[in-house]
Amino acid sequence: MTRVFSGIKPTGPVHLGNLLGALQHWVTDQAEADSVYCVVDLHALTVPQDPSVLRATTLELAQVLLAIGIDPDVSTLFIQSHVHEHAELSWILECTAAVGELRRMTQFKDKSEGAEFVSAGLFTYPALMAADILLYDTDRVPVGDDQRQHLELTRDLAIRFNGRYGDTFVVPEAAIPHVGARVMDLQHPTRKMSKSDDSPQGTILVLEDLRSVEKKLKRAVTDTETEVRYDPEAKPGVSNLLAIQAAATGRRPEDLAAGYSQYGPLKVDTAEAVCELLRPIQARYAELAADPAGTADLLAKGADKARAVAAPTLERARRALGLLPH
Ligand code: ATP
Ligand code: LTN
Repeated sequence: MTRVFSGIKPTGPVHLGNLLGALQHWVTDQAEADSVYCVVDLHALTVPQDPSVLRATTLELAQVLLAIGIDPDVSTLFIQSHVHEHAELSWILECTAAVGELRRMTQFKDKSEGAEFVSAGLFTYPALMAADILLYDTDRVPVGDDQRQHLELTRDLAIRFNGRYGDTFVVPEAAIPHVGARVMDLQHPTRKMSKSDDSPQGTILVLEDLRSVEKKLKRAVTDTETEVRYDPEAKPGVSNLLAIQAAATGRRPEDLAAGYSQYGPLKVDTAEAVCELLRPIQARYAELAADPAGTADLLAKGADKARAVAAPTLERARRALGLLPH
């Protein structure tokens, strides 16, 4: 059976980009693949975090994943730091990666530029991500478009390691959706919607009040023309709305565009489609939020299931490297 693995950072509230670009595919993948999903809290530490905020955000994120339909009886859902094999394989892969290839990572460049403090972990972050993926003999990694480069590096590291020490890791493939892979900020449609950027009017949160969701979509920046056309280069704002509506309803943005001659109705329908998508998620989240102990229990079981797969893979890598068995 195909193995799917993906991760999400507890760096802030989940937004529509996360949902349309990655999370909704996590849910559909469960039906046909052996799926492993992880809240990557160690990755969040690459930038300074307030401990009590990190704790709350991690639990909330796990509950959002359950609320969108990740079924812990079907998939493996766990917290990265609960399975120490991630940190250990990460070190091994840091020693497999070259400084030059890590320096080329655009996410590192974007996040380090202008930052007051740049941690060494922010630089070696892709080795930890590769460890996440390779520990589970992963075939397919559903992610948004921004993770393409990290996936290429993961493949390169797996191939390099296998070449040097013999077949140890499965070489994974990225699974990037055709629509919704890059949801843009509603106020700055040339930059991606992000958890940690400060753009409240441009970001739609999965747990946001639906009246506010509607307002933000109706105030989304478009352009000074009137034609509704899917052309992300020339018309980023309008194309973003079309892509959002398409990803929320399972249609094609080009087909949707043909049905509009004005921006107003496009915004109204997009707001309606997004609210339809979020309403049941919010209702389920409210139930889960009332039972944090139940969630903690599920996550502990998830970590046990994850460890059972991760430990033998790490052992294989240790032996291949010549680390003395213990
Ligand atoms: P941060 O802003 O802290 O870097 P983020 O919002 O980019 O966080 P992640 O936890 O890094 O979110 O990503 C979780 C998943 O969501 C990844 O698969 C990522 O590719 C996807 N994703 C993130 N932002 C978007 C977006 N704007 N459009 C589509 N997919 C996205
Ligand atoms: N780097 C990713 C988050 C992430 C991830 C992973 C995604 C960490 N480990 C493993 C897929 C598989 C990000 O910044 N969105």
